[in-house]
Amino acid sequence: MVRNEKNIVNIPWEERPKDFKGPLWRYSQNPIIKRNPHNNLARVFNSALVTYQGGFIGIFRGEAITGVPQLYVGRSADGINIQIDDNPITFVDESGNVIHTNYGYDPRLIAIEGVYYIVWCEDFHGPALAIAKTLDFVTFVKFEHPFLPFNRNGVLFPRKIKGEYVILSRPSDSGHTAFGDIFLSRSRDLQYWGKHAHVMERGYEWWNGTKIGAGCNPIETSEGWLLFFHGVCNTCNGFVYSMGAALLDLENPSKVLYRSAVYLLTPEKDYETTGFVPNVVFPTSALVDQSTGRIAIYYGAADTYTCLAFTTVDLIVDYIKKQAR
Ligand code: BMA
Repeated sequence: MVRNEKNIVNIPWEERPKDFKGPLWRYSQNPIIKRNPHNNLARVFNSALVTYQGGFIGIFRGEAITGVPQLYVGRSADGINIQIDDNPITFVDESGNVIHTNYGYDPRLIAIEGVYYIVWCEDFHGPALAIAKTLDFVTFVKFEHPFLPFNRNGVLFPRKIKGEYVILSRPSDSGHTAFGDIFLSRSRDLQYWGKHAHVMERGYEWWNGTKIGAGCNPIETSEGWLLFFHGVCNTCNGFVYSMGAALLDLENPSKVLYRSAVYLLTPEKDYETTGFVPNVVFPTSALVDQSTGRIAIYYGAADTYTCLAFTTVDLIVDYIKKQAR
């Protein structure tokens, strides 16, 4: 059973197709953001949404025709039709000074105790994590970098655990990293991080044998923290990104309780196999409805499109346990 989530009566949703038996299914109208969504943007993908003022708001990875990714705010009444701002977010430091960034990508977004936090990857003498907070999606205050380069896929837990903020991350290299495990770190103030722990190694199953990275913010369930992650396989034609899931211990989330040996979603549809980077399914955000346990997962497809997939807490928890290694 899901815990500590809100009721989202208007959560994006579509029933499982009658002829489909899997635990997780794609939205029939994917992709929800197609190429060139407006004049300034060529591709929008690997992005994150939360509920906001009766609708939804998100932080989006947008790539202009320069090919450089930056972060944009987008708004939506239904979580499916999304209007993205014309211009990227301007971040300020805690004194209000504007901070220039060379690029920003793969944002995650979460509300903790009424404050919205964004964690993403940006240039800090190479790819590294950045954290910012906002209350109104107008002013975005950036903190110091939480970790040294190189690191990607920073994902915060939605509440403090034993009085500390907890984040997952994936130490990497400065390029298209060919290795990587998920680690966990703790902080009392979101500035100083420590008590680092190893959470999950890349899998011995081939679909996630090269590297893994946290995807959506963990979802609290009675069975543990439900984590959707990406797993990467290396082939003679490059990396293939799929989605997997695991359950982490509620009190000590560096302990993996169950981890599915199989992927939940792998590039099969044209919009996943063909695009700027072929064969990429990259989950970054999940909405959860407390009353029904419905989950809507946002994922990037082929570094080109934004897509949706659906499941329920009961279906996916049951499946992970049955398919655990
Ligand atoms: C990763 C990240 C993601 C991207 C993926 C596939 O290293 O850069 O943004 O979706 O590669 O290209």
